Amino acid sequence: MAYTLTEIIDNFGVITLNREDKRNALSGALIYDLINSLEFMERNKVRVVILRASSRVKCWSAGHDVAELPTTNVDPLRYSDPLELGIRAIRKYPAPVIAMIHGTVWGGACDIAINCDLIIGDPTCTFAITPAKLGVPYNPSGIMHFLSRVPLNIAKEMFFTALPIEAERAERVGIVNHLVPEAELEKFTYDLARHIGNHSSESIAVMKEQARIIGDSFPINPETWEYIQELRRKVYQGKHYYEGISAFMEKRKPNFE
Ligand code: YXS
Repeated sequence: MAYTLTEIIDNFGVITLNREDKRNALSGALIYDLINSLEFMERNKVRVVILRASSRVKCWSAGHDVAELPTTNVDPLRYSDPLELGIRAIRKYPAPVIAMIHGTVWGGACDIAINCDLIIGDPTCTFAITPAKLGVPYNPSGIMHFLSRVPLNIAKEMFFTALPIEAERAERVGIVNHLVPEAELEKFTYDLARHIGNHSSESIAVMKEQARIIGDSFPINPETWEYIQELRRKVYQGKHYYEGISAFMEKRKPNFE
């Protein structure tokens, strides 16, 4: 079963999330398919990659597959977690990756989307980062991604409320580059990819990589990292995290007493 579908059109490639029965939840298997699809695109020297879902979905992606979140005192967003591997694969991909978003985006899928180089959305797109609903202590790199995308107060509102940011506001606060009518989303995004693909791929690749390196340069000393990890360990080894996952799996509201 391919959890991503790949297509090459002119000078760009399209990767379509393909796990609709689970609302494109980002299981390890789906992420590994995504990484394989990116490698396929790189081998075929496509100039831009579009990451999309089928136009018939209401949900672009429901985020990390909750059934795969560890419940044995392991960091749910550790460096080697497939979600993190997928995010880094997009960030390091040597060409622009454009997220084309029709539908709702949840949790770790928000992190995937904002780590694409551009987001083109339609009026159905919404963005909700949801660790607070599950008792998940989001990770430093994930928080850094949001802080490099939206102002601090917006990032805090997103993390504290876990509520979706609707399309108009998503464009206003800078999550979305362009908001276009639903019927025009595909043509607009594909035309933009074709346009970028006609420019120098070498120049664009080196500018993307510089932006990643410079954008990630946060001077933090090792003791501070250890402090952060200690804070997070207390949460993912605590009662709230276990209650959050159990409640989701039992399809009931969590009780974070
Ligand atoms: O009951 P079945 O087997 O049909 O499966 C249901 C859902 O359990 C499944 N599903 C998921 N499975 C694993 N992980 C998920 N994240 C997930 N989301 C959904 O898909 C089947 C259909 O779901 P259903 O009936 O709820 O569909 P719907 O159309 O009524 O509602 C769609 C959503 C997306 C609004 C709803 O499924 C939903 O709220 N999903 C959870 C969104 C969410 O909270 N995601 C955060 C995941 S945790 C994460 O990303 C990070 C670790 S963090 O927490 O830090 O952000």
